[in-house]
Amino acid sequence: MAGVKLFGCWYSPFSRRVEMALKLKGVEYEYIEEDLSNKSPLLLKYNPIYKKVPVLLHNDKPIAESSVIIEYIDETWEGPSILPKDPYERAMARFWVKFIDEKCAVAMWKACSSSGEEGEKAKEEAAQLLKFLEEELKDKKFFGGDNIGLVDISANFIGYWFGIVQELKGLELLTKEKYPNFCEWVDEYINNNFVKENLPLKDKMIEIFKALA
Ligand SMILES: N[C@@H](CCC(=O)N[C@@H](CS)C(=O)NCC(=O)O)C(=O)O
Repeated sequence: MAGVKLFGCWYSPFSRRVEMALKLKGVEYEYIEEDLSNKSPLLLKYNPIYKKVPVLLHNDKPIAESSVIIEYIDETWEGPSILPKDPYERAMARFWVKFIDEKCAVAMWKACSSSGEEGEKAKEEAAQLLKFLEEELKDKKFFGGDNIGLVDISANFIGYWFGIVQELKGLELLTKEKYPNFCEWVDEYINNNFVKENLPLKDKMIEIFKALA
């Protein structure tokens, strides 16, 4: 369909979520890379409230916030469903994305970036929160069941980005011993051919993490 543009940033897990959703649906789009230290006037115009990537522009109408964009993509284009069809399952998928974004990823990022007592507290909190995801994956290959769905796409930060930061910082928060189901999901996810093609290269991620630090 004509007129699809994505304002993104290559190392942003949120941008990558949207790219994955577009690619899962087979939507052709123009990608516009943003420099987050010098945001373009167009990004500020299309996302004046948050001023963040990703922003999807469809037929000149902007949509911001990765979860909102992914739901829009799922409802607008044919192709494999990203959200479950069943209303209860859909609600639960939204619940887990909210949990990942507002609780889990926040605590995990804090665990990596704080030190001292604050860092220890964040590690403890992240460890507790990860147990919920571990339990959720008890009998499943993906959060979406047999196929990758909304929650898998949204857990990309924990599955890929966090692993690299953890390695760089020498942390042992997310390990096979403590979270076997979750780590199995990580293996399945990052080695899935479709996902692999849509993740930034590890070496480039290491460079950018070092530069941002
Ligand atoms: N809740 C937003 C988060 C997006 C976000 O944090 N984007 C970051 C890049 S990873 C950004 O644009 N940061 C620029 C800034 O904060 O100034 C979403 O889900 O889209």
